[in-house]
Amino acid sequence: MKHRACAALAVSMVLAAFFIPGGCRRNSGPDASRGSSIGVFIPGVMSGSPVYEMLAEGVRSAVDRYNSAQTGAGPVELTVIEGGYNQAEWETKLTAMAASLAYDLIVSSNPSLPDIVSHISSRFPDQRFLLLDGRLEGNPHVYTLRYNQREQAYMAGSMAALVSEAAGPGPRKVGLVAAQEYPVMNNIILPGFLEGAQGINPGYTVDFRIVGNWYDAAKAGELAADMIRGGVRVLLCIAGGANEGVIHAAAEGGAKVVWFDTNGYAIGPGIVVGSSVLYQDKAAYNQVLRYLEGTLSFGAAETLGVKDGYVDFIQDDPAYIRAVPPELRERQAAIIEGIRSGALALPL
Ligand code: RBF
Repeated sequence: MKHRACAALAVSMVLAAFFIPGGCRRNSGPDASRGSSIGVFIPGVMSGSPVYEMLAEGVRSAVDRYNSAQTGAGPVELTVIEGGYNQAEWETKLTAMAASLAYDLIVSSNPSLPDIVSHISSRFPDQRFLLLDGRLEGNPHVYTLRYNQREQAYMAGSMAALVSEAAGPGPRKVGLVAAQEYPVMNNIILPGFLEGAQGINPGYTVDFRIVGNWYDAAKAGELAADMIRGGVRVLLCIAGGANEGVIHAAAEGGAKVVWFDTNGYAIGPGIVVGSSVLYQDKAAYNQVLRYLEGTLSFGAAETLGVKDGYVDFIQDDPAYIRAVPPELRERQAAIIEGIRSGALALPL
């Protein structure tokens, strides 16, 4: 008798989860009466990596905005966990977050996350994920947003070649110092950078060097110095905390730097001659708010670029205006306008 009563209760709880609106609260926004919890997983460390700083900042702003606008609802709680530089540990750490059942939504960012999350998602099917800077389509528990980094890298390449040309006779060679090789780097960013440089002159090549991690500024500096000795006059750096070494080497060797992801003009005034950015803070803010309002489409994969307002090249910074002569800025402005208007189409 007791068993039958228990079975009936269990069945009715399962049915309630399916049929009562809000019974399955992970499928929509947060539970208005109990609040909700969001966990941000940083695959690396925040310091020195603006993509991750922007991620945490955007999620925090969305949660603050949601909490301050809610009346009577429990507050949404936010936890940020740094995964550290050992990439082999990320899956275990992210699995622990999912297994804890502590988070209605886990937010992260990185092109390697979709693969890791696919594994975890099959073991924890109730867990929802919001992944930026990565792509996975058709998993009903995962929403992804990536940026058009062909556009972002193209604008870096055109600026690098414009400044290199203006530096006088020398090899038509621009530099790219990257922390590590990964598919987006090798198949989108590096070719996009080359394509942008060759748009200025088809004779350009790219000297491509790998640091081996996202923090070793001394190693990045040595690579950059070697490239500068080899005739490179402008370098793009995508190496997180190691970027500092590239700035230092450029300052010593009379070279220039194009910055990636955030506005970097203030980091090396007169040395940084371009900032090809993505607005990950805005993406995190908007998508987390959509989640909290119950309108985020899990299963969808979006790609956003210049015309959507998520990728850009910063042209109005006084340090850019001081560092780059007007005729070069005008040529760069025309290229950016071409991308924005669609006249120069750079799809992924
Ligand atoms: N970008 C960073 O700024 N800091 C990092 O620590 C970092 N770690 C990464 C680890 C992996 C495995 C991959 C694939 C990318 C990483 N990125 C990192 C690069 C980031 O996702 C993005 O491609 C670049 O910031 C260029 O937009």
